[in-house]
Amino acid sequence: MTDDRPAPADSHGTAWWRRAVVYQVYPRSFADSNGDGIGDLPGLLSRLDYLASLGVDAVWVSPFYRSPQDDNGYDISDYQDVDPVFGTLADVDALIAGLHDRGMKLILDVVLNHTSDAHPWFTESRSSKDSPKRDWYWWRPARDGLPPGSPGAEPTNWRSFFSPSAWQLDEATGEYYLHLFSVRQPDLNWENPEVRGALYAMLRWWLDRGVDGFRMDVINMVSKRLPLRDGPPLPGGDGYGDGWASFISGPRIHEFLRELHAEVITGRDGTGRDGTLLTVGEMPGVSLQDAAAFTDPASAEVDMVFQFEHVELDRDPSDRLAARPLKLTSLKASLARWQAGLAAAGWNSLYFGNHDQPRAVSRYGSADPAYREASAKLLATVLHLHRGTPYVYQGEELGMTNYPFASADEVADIESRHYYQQAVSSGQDPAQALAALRRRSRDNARTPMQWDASPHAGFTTGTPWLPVNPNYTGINAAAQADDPDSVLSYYRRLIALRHDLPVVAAGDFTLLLPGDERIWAFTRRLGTTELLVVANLSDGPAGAAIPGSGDWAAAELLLSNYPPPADATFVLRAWEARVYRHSGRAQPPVG
Ligand code: TEU
Ligand code: CA
Repeated sequence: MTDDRPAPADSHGTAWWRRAVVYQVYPRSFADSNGDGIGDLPGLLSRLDYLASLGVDAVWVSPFYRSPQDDNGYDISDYQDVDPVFGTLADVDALIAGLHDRGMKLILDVVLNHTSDAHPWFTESRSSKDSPKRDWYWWRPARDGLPPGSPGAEPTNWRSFFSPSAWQLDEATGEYYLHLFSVRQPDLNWENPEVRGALYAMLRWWLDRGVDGFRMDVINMVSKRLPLRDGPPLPGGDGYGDGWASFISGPRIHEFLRELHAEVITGRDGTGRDGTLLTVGEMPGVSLQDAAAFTDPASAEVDMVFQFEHVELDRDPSDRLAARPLKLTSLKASLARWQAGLAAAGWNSLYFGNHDQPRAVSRYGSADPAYREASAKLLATVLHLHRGTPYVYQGEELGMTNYPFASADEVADIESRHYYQQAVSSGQDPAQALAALRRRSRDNARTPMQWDASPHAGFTTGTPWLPVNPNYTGINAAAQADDPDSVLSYYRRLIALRHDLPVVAAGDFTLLLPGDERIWAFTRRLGTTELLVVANLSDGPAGAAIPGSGDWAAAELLLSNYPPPADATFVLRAWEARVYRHSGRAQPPVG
């Protein structure tokens, strides 16, 4: 018996997103229709056939709402309208229809932790201490005994992600407001039920319009621990402290997410476990234990979370953009730990890249350009063969790389600019700070999508808002579309494999060779079907001591990024990845 039958109905249900692959579009950088150099919704609409040909099930689109664009749209001034730079509500309707016609779903990116300072809610809130919306945001007087605006007078010592202090003094009333991100992104006060009610109504309005789910920005930061208190001083933090314990997965977070689910999702999500909607919570700093609770279907909070453990392993905790060496053993162990922790209940999302992370192939792949394609395919194989829902970030399916920034002036991202200014003003060598940007800046992921070899990679007829990576003449979608050996064609096969084989979506996961610094190997099992995934993350040949290897070498080779091996050994070529299948096993293999 093979596993061509439907997945067994188990505690994980049969919701579509358990067999799905989601594609992320960063609209500013995807396709520009009108030559202003900024990607837009009509541009995205013109590329839907490309997404359909990849075979993805859903498209998550980063924010396109009205916004001053201080953080490229993650600062929203009207949740129920489209920024003119991206298009109109009619374009969103066309996007919903165009995706649905092609069998794909639309996942909106909603920012519920903060708004723009230009949102009318905030304008009203800041207008006076008596405003009926005063309590919609976090207002606090200066620290006891200190005049507002004097050094150290901020209500707590928290450092913000995008500026020194998380508090901004508002001269009009002499009080400070909280902003965990930029000064233009004030935090909403979720303790106030009117705030939550307004946000839920807005989400329902989008569901009525036909969207199929939500990616919720930093959603585990909405419950703050009261009273707001100083955090432990940060090393080299100029007096700033780490407020993390006051706002990551705070005391009411499960209550708030259950309430959101009950008010927004319940009753619209098909019947029972066969959900038609998808919710994914972006959760920096989330623990495995909390993630299991957030995603257990029994608690009805969110379907899955984006956790950060594996993308923090190569980051120096005291210096957000500085590097620390990454060991393959740590990366494998981290992903395996999450596989095990979410095996019984809950669900994983799987990603190496997004609009906040450097390009996956530049970060985890070979430094040798000769192995760029092989390593892009290898990383995809390893990620997509884990249990969970894989996310593909635009251009990842082409093997797009980091940008060779020659100067800090080429960087537009608010986080990168802040980092660079801080580093240089605190005495760091500018060359070292620039090296950190080249490695880590979010703009590595935000350079325009490389469509073809024409000027500006076919992204725009004007001047792109961020420069196109000079490697676009070689790395682009047109060059890969009809080449069976391209990274793009490989992604199509990988996505089809998940749709065809229930074991890819739902099988159990067992890590092999956890101590090996070059080989990433694991098995997956569902019923009588077993898969072996084995990959060599090094620039030379490497042998893999696979348990029961003789047996596996005789198994069916389902997928590989190299021509089939000449012999039945597990000596893998540089950046080679293989997926084998055994069907009809009566017994678990030894090992
Ligand atoms: O990101 C949340 C977040 O924690 C980021 O600060 C991320 O860790 C960092 O950028 C990595 O270098 C979300 C959005 O994805 C991001 O684009 C927004 O800037 C941020 O929230 C604020 O809305
Ligand atoms: Ca445009």
